[in-house]
Amino acid sequence: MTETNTYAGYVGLIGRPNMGKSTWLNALVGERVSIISAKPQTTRHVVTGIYTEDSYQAVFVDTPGLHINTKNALSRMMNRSAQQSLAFVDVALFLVEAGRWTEEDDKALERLANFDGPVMLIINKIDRIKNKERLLPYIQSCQEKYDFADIYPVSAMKLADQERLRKAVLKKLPENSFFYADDDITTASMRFLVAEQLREQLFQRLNKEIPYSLSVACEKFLEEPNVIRINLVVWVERDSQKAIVIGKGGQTLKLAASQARRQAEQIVGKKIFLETWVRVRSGWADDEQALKAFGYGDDDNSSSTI
Ligand SMILES: Nc1nc2c(ncn2[C@@H]2O[C@H](COP(=O)(O)OP(=O)(O)OP(=O)(O)O)[C@@H](O)[C@H]2O)c(=O)[nH]1
Ligand SMILES: [Mg+2]
Repeated sequence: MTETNTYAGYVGLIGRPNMGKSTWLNALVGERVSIISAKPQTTRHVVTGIYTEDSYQAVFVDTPGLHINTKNALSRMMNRSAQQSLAFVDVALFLVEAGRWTEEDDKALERLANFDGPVMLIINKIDRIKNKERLLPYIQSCQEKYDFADIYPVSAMKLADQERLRKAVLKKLPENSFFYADDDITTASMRFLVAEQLREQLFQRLNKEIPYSLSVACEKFLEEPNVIRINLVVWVERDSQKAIVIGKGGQTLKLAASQARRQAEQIVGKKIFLETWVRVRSGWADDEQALKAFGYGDDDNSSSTI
């Protein structure tokens, strides 16, 4: 009888905000575990997505994009948890936007200064580059920045690129026993995932400073045989923001909540009865105690696997 070897490891997604890290985490895992928006600084927690195929298991680790402007406690916590998550990563995916390399990219790359595993450069959003001839000199300039193990020009929207990158990542995993069951998709708790669905909807629907002034906390999660009863509280910093989040006739919150509920039902595979409130707490993003209560900066979002 021959023994089959198994390969398993942690794969970190690193890069400045808005590069498509969360989009890629979801694409590589094939599930909606990390939230996405067109606005920078969407991801606030380290979120894992687990992919298992045959004798391979990759635990993808999404990180908040590096914040250069670390003016409040939330930004500092986000940078810290992104940096800490790198300590146990076996392979790193460093994401940039095709055709652009900014000072912020340099700063994000500095995070990998003490990392000695392979770093794959993901040149994302190539669908936006009309003149493909521009790519070659761009790739050459990237090679001067770091000794990347491989360079992948890709689009997260293209299925063939998703499959190609997934295969390449699996091949880089070290020989290890699996860390999780082969049907686990994340270490995040259902409470966290449900709250994040509402934050995603509000992030996508609201403008200016409001997405950055709000946080969503799960205050009740009661599982009954046929339904899960969930209460979510949206925290904002001012009364004027509360009015905008609720919207005319309650429409903004109502539409965001019903879309969030549908997404959450898909993730948990069960009917959800969702109630939402908006509350004001001035300065929560710079208040370490409030941040702890909202689940930032600790392992609160990783209590169980689903
Ligand atoms: N055209 C195009 N858009 C993409 C691609 N990948 C991601 N996007 C878009 O880029 C935006 C940012 O994506 P996210 O996945 O939220 O980016 P992120 O790096 O996780 O950002 P932070 O969480 O803020 O650090 C979203 O609007 C995505 O739909 C791609 O390959 N092509
Ligand atoms: Mg993200």
